[in-house]
Amino acid sequence: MFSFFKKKPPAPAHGDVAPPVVALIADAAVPALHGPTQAPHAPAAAARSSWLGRLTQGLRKTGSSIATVFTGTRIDDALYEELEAALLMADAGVGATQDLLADLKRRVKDAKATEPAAVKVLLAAALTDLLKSLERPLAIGAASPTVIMVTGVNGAGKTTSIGKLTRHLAESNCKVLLAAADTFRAAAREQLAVWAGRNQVEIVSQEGGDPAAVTFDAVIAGRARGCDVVIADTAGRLPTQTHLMEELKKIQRTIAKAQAGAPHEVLLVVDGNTGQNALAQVKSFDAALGLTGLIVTKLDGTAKGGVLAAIARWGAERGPGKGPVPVYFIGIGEQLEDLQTFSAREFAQALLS
Ligand SMILES: Nc1nc2c(ncn2[C@@H]2O[C@H](COP(=O)(O)OP(=O)(O)OP(=O)(O)O)[C@@H](O)[C@H]2O)c(=O)[nH]1
Ligand SMILES: [Mg+2]
Repeated sequence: MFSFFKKKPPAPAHGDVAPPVVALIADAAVPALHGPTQAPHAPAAAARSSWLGRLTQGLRKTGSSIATVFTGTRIDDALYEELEAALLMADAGVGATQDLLADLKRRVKDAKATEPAAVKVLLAAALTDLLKSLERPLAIGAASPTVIMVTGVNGAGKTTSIGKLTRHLAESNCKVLLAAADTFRAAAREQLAVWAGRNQVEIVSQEGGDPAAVTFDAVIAGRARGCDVVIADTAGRLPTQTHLMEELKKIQRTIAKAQAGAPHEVLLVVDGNTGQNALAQVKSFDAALGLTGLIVTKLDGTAKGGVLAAIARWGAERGPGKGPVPVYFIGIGEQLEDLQTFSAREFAQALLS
């Protein structure tokens, strides 16, 4: 489950009361951004271990084809060739696959490994190192409210991810307000309203309204009502639909007018099933909006989970002054507990267990 790290920010000027800084973070997995590490609670540790089991299960399709590479008795060229093919099949992409193989060969030499099973363990270590750059907790509380804009193609899992995230935030005593900026479909408003009702949080919604106007109202209302977080759900769109991408940019500009410095997070939700296409989406939405984070859903039942390696590789080359776009959460199912913080080590171990 999620755990939270709170830190008292430095005493504010003029006697203002500053909000706490809260980071959504994986128990015992990701180093804390803020404040000292706390020992994980036993129930939280148990929940995390149950998550690990489900993650292993969820990544089985991607993992099993890679694992068969290591069932032989020798470490030879054939093993590396099979591994290369398996990584490419898992949509890790050519660049990340080459990097991983080169790193793995170095590790095998240094460790003087003689068994394929030992190579598999070294591959998990190499993958962990590659994916580490994607690990970062979502920080809440530096601004009041923290405004999060959620984008993605149709059906990627935006609304359900917002619902699950809202539950985790509400359970941690964060006051959340949802903005139904998907004004395209009536059903979309209703779907978000169901999540708002379930989590007992407020929602700003407007029949047939302009998505930018709805978001503007929500940010103003969120500030007036002392909310910690405002999350805007937007309609699905393809990055090739220029007018719809312009609409997203307008929402982003409007949020900035409602609150200086906002949106603090521009998230893209990508469906892990789409493999290399997910990477193409990340690149396009980043070029249009400047993404601050990703949620990768539907990693259950896909053989293309290697795409995270491709996203990490791309992130390393994103451009001067820009780091990789972090993966805040991954989803492995439709249940509430199926969305959790991303940990590179957990992911690599679950994939190659
Ligand atoms: N198996 C699985 N299904 C998921 C996951 N995340 C979301 N879904 C399902 O994907 C479907 C689409 O989810 P939505 O949240 O409605 O997607 P959306 O991006 O909001 O869709 P639009 O608003 O129509 O663009 C729903 O049936 C979700 O339950 C996941 O991690 N695994
Ligand atoms: Mg939706």
